[in-house]
Amino acid sequence: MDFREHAINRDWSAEGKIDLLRQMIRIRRFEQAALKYYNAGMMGGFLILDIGQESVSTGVRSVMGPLDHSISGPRGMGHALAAGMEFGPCMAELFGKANGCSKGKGGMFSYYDPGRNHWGCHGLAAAQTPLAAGLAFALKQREIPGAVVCFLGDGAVNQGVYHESLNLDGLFGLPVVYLIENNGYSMGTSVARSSRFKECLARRAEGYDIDWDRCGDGDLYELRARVWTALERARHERRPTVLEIETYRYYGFTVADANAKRYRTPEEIEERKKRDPLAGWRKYLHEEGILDAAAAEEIDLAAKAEAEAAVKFAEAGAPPGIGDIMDDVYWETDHDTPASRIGRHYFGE
Ligand SMILES: Cc1ncc(C[n+]2csc(CCOP(=O)(O)OP(=O)(O)O)c2C)c(N)n1
Ligand SMILES: [Mg+2]
Repeated sequence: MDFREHAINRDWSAEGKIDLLRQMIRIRRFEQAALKYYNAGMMGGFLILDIGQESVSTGVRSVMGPLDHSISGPRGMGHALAAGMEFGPCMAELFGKANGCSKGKGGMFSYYDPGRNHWGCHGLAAAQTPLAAGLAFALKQREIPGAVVCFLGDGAVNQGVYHESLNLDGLFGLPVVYLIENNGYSMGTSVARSSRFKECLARRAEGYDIDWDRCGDGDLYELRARVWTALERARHERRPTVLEIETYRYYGFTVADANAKRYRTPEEIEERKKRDPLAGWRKYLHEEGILDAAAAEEIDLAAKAEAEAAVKFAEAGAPPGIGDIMDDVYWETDHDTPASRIGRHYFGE
């Protein structure tokens, strides 16, 4: 099938195609700036980069509508930025500053923006999968239009809670798309070493009577068409889908991954970089006469400037005050409830 002729792509405007490239470049430039300042010792904790995987976050977002929701796992900066979160507060969060999107108390795992229907990064592998089922259940139960996209990695599919979620999704018919970003590795463990079904992770959905599909991250028309089909199934038929997208990360599991060079060869990374989806899309737009080299360069310069401005914003911020340390952690504390006063947050008063 020629995916350019698919309903979602047929009338896709030149501006829309250019914007997809812009979003990919923006995310890459943001993360490269974060890497630079992480290496310079300006931030603590983890830094988990999407570099190499940007066509997934941006391609998926390009077919999501204002009523759709997203939620992601540890590798979620790209999803949050694609959802529209602003560079300045996101960078400041990495720097641990009070002008960060979570007031500098959470770092990259707390990119969360309910106003944009983005329900955050979640550090525990697969922790987002039952939350996505809960979001989808709420949509269905309250008859709210829209669908939920839940991003997860190839490592998360082996967590029990993901399977519990799939069972409920299938049983209740929930409007959710589990989008597996299969980048071949879970920390330093390859899919071949961790999965019985090495060739296809999405196929496990059959065990729950759930539709599944898969594609690569290089053909943006195909990716959009497959995501759209899954979203429409969720929106209108209120049925789940598991969609696997093969992709690749160029950096280690985190930036501080001491084993980064042990489980894959530099040649493997270089080989894959030759098929970089961002570079491929830029080349395609050029060849089609949609965007010339000078205009592409302008987009790149603007993204670099935006990332540097975000760093300035972050540097100018103050660290959270010691007096605020308990704020915005527990609802009970913020509202000074009796449960908070006796320190029993979970089990009533
Ligand atoms: C329950 C749990 N076990 C272990 C970890 C440590 N951990 C963080 S991410 C990760 C692997 C994630 O691999 P994958 O799902 O493929 O995502 P990717 O990093 O490739 O994006 C592990 C084991 C964790 N966060 N949570
Ligand atoms: Mg992985």
